[in-house]
Amino acid sequence: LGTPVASAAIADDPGAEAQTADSPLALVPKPSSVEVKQNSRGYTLSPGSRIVTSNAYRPVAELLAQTLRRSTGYRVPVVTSGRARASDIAISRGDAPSEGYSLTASSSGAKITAATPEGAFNATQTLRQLLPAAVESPTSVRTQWSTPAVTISDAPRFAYRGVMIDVARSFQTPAELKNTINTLAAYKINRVHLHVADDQGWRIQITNSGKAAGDTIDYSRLTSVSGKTAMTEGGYQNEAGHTGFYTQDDYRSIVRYAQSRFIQIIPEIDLPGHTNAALHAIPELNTAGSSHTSTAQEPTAPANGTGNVGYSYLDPDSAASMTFIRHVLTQLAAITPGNLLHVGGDESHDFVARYGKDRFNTFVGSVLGVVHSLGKSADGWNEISRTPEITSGDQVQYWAGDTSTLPDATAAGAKVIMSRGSSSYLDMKYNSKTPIGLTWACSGICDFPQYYNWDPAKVVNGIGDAEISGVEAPMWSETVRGQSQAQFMIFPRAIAFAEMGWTAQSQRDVGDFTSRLSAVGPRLTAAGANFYDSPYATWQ
Ligand code: TNX
Repeated sequence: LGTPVASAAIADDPGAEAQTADSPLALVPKPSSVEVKQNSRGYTLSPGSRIVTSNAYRPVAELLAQTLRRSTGYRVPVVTSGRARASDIAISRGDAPSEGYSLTASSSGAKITAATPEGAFNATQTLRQLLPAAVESPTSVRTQWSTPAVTISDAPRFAYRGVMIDVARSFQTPAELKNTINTLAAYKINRVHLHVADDQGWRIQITNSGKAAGDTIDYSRLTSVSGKTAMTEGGYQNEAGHTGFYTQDDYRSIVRYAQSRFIQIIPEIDLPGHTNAALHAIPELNTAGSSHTSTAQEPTAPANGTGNVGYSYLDPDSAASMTFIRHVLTQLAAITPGNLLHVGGDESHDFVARYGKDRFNTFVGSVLGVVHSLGKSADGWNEISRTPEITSGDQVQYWAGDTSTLPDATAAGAKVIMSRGSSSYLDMKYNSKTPIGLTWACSGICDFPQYYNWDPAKVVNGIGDAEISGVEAPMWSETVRGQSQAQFMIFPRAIAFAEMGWTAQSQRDVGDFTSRLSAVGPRLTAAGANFYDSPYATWQ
């Protein structure tokens, strides 16, 4: 688990195995249209190659240049004036659908056009895949940097193509998280949902600045106390829990890193359940109506296992709960440039048992009210589908359970994110021999074909493409410790998932995907990403 398990490795001269014009192009996710010009020479990057672009597209060009400089050792200057030569990559503005692009690679140059920098970024990810796998290498490689001759036009099926990473149960350092984000971006994932608070840990710094009058809570305790707790059960070879937290500066730097790759970070504070880390850190939350039922306001014990799911909750009748929620969400909104805050809402079992579903709905409704008052929209798990306040811009994330509530959310204007457990959950074991992972959502074989071979528009009657904003694959981390294990669970399943979110249903075929996936292994290896050596894949 600790090192890449793929049999494929980068050869000294991977250019020898570069794609030729007559082998099918191994592009993932599969573009809408690919025209290979047989018997024509493609584009060749040479020591004198430049990227010619305009100011608006310069950041995208610089990011591509960084990748190319590292692996080729060429200078690859980015210029914003003059005409592109046959050895250059030209990135310019032109008509294209949202997030879409066209890309031509020929002996007269590589030419990208897109209506937005985001579309151009997507094109650069495709261009990387047209070049030899060694383009992912962190150090320079000598090879022939040629592409096939090809014309591609492309655009996604869904605007929202996400992966969730649970850093609450097991922490990932900023560097670990960025490494995974970088790899996800190459497959056109454009949302990363960070589950930053749960029973077992609190991972985002909240300061005392801007507290409401009369608020006695010391917010620094969230991380000084619950940043030091984590899941300890279930680790591979009993590996200890991974604790830690992001300072607000860490978080900003993760957001910027993701943003430059056109990935929006969506932070989640799970409410009103899955809140033991907050109850453990903040005495004021432990009122008689909370899961702790403590009138002495003593903090709860830390949670480091999963034996008890849905037991913890905030007191809906205590003013301290809403003060706390408003302060935390206000700070989170201030450091989150994206339009979405995720407020959880899943598995509030003991809350619902004590107060009933109506009280759950009104409580979550007031949380949504706070989110909206901050100028953001809310995401929540499907349990929040019937809360008041839910409106257009909000999204309910379907994972399991009652599907009959989803049409209520969409009738109120919300959209659905499909995360059906059996074909989306990246924390499931691949098979019974997988040393880490859970089995509740998917048992038996839970390999990339299962994550590829479904249509999210066919899961719930009445919830089709028009009601769905996209798809998200959650990587829960009760059993996961650190980047390498996380990537072992994420790849290659999230890549299958990424194509499911990007490529039109009519153009998807699991056999065809599997043959193109073979080229992905060497790229992941070259990039230093870990992945599962699936028996369903043959790596090039
Ligand atoms: C259910 S999915 C949960 C998480 C667990 C996950 C484990 C969801 C909304 N809640 O709290 O980590 O199962 O697979």
